[in-house]
Amino acid sequence: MPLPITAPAFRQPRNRSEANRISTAKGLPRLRVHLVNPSDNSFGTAVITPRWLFVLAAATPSSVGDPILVDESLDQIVPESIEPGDIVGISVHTGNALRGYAVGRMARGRGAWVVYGGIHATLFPEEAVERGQAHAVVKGDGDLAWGKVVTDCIAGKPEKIYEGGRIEGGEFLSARWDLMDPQKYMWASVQTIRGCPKHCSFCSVWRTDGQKPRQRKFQNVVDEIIALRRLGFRFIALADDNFYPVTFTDLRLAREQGNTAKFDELTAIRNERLQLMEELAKLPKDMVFFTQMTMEAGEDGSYLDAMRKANIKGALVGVEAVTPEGLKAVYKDWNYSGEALAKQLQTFKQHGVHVLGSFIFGLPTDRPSTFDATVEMAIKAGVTFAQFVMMTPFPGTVDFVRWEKEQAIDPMMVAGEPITRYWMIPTEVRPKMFTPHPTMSSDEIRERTQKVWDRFYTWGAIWERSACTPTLRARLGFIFLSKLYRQMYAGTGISTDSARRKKSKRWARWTAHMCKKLFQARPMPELEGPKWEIGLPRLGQPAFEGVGGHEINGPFAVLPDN
Ligand code: B12
Ligand code: SF4
Repeated sequence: MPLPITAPAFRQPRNRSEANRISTAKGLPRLRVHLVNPSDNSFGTAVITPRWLFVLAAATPSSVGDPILVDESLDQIVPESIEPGDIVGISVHTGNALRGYAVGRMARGRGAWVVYGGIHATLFPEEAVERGQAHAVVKGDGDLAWGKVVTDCIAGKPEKIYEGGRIEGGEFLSARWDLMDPQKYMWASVQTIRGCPKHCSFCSVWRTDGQKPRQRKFQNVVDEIIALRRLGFRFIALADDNFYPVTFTDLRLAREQGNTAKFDELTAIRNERLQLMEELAKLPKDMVFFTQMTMEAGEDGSYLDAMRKANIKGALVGVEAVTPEGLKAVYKDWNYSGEALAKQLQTFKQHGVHVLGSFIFGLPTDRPSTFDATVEMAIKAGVTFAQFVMMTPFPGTVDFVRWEKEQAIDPMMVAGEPITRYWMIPTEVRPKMFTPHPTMSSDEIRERTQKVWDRFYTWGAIWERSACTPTLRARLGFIFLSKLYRQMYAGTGISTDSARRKKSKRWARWTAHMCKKLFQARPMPELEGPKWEIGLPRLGQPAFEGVGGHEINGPFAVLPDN
């Protein structure tokens, strides 16, 4: 349902007492906090829970009650659910910024306080104010900042910008899974670590989340997972930037430099990872975890073995390119190429960890022959799943900065927007690729990428790969998941022709429905968790009860000026 972007006629009260008078007179309910995960594509079911939604729910002061959670990848927001004086928190990454701004404008039009957060808002807070009519923007982590924002909105004095910063791993909040509808998701997501020490040119993680790994207390991670298993989730994505934050090279360099403090720090991080995995290994055997990490882990058999024992059955590994030139172009020349690459990825499988290989097409070094060479390498290296993405200059990356500089002199415009703000271009006219390639057209790259997907995900190839599963049910799950993965990408990304997109959306819906059934497990409400020696914040316990003793129980606080 399209959103009304214009505001309904509503006279805004000027202050808190007027608001209270009006609300009492009208018998309006007290203010509510809404958290919205924007999306243009609603499938009714989603593959992975958007973790931020449930973390910010935990950060919401208990005095305002439980927030209303809206995940638009399930169903679109109903504008009428927003009342004047409500607080609406919206998360935007670059891909959903346009939709997020439309939701924000609608909410502001209905007299709500509008607050943005997430990676895109962190990088472009002014844009969220101008295009999304934000009252406030939180830059960085929301765990601690959100409570203050809510209290400030209620007091009628939100600041324009809140510096959420990069909080320590021990401060990360556990998610409010009690507010989730378990029927709607296939996989839940739990974060164990944030930040990545690398600096790949196409990635913004090291810039926004920092290069210092911030590790959560493993006890909190385990408690959350137990809560999820009780609800019937046995598939869990570990939503980490890099699950292998300390490599042998890092340790060797620290030792060679005689940097004992660094060496000890790195060793402690590594040991805590191993400790976490030891605890995961004690959980019910039907649990399946999946994470993301660099291929360097192939050097460390004991780490991979610990992963297998912990039921971390797979990892997304950024292969990116299969040639040394390609890797150099993305500042990832520490990755392997050629035969060494195939061997490195096979090592994962030998240790019982499946690889979802992630490859990028459209690098300046790519040639027509690169496409076949890449899919052949993916097959040779024995990756269980693969994704083939087209080069996209995401804000906050080295690639983006370079491109923005190139475009500064004579910027290309599409639908009245400079191409370097491509996320503001309506999707129907938004180009599929942004940075020109030295030898191939965008269409050629897109078509060749599409063929690579088709080749990797033929029924025959999937059937062959599915032989790695232990039971017929698991094999069926594998086949459905492979098809779902392929269809979801074709529907929202590389496919330009709308008939194909429509068909693939229908397919994705049906496959998602089938997958959900296969992923569901019997809830285990009786499951006992470990008794930790140290006192830790309980799951779902709000971290923040209000700032400066504000009374936030009244039926209405101060309403925002439109
Ligand atoms: C796990 C993950 C995935 C998973 C799961 C996604 C999901 N459903 O949750 C999968 C593998 C499916 C995935 C897919 C993709 N991802 Co991804 N993903 C991540 C990852 C590693 C962690 C996200 C996470 O759950 N973090 C944990 C939560 C708690 O943290 P958070 O979301 O940052 O939220 C905190 C703050 O940002 C803030 N906050 C967030 N929202 C709000 C809102 C308000 C109101 C406030 C106050 C605060 C606030 O508070 C939160 C708590 O501190 C991030 C990397 C990262 N470090 O963010 C990339 C990341 C978000 N993904 C990225 C990308 C590019 C993608 C893909 C496009 C990849 C691709 N080429 O296909 C797809 C797009 C999927 C989609 N349509 O959304 C980019 C986004 C870049 C950008 N500028 O937008 C990131 C940053 C990684 C990167 N390499 O740069 N992803
Ligand atoms: S792409 Fe992966 S390895 Fe490279 S900086 Fe980003 S998170 Fe780290």
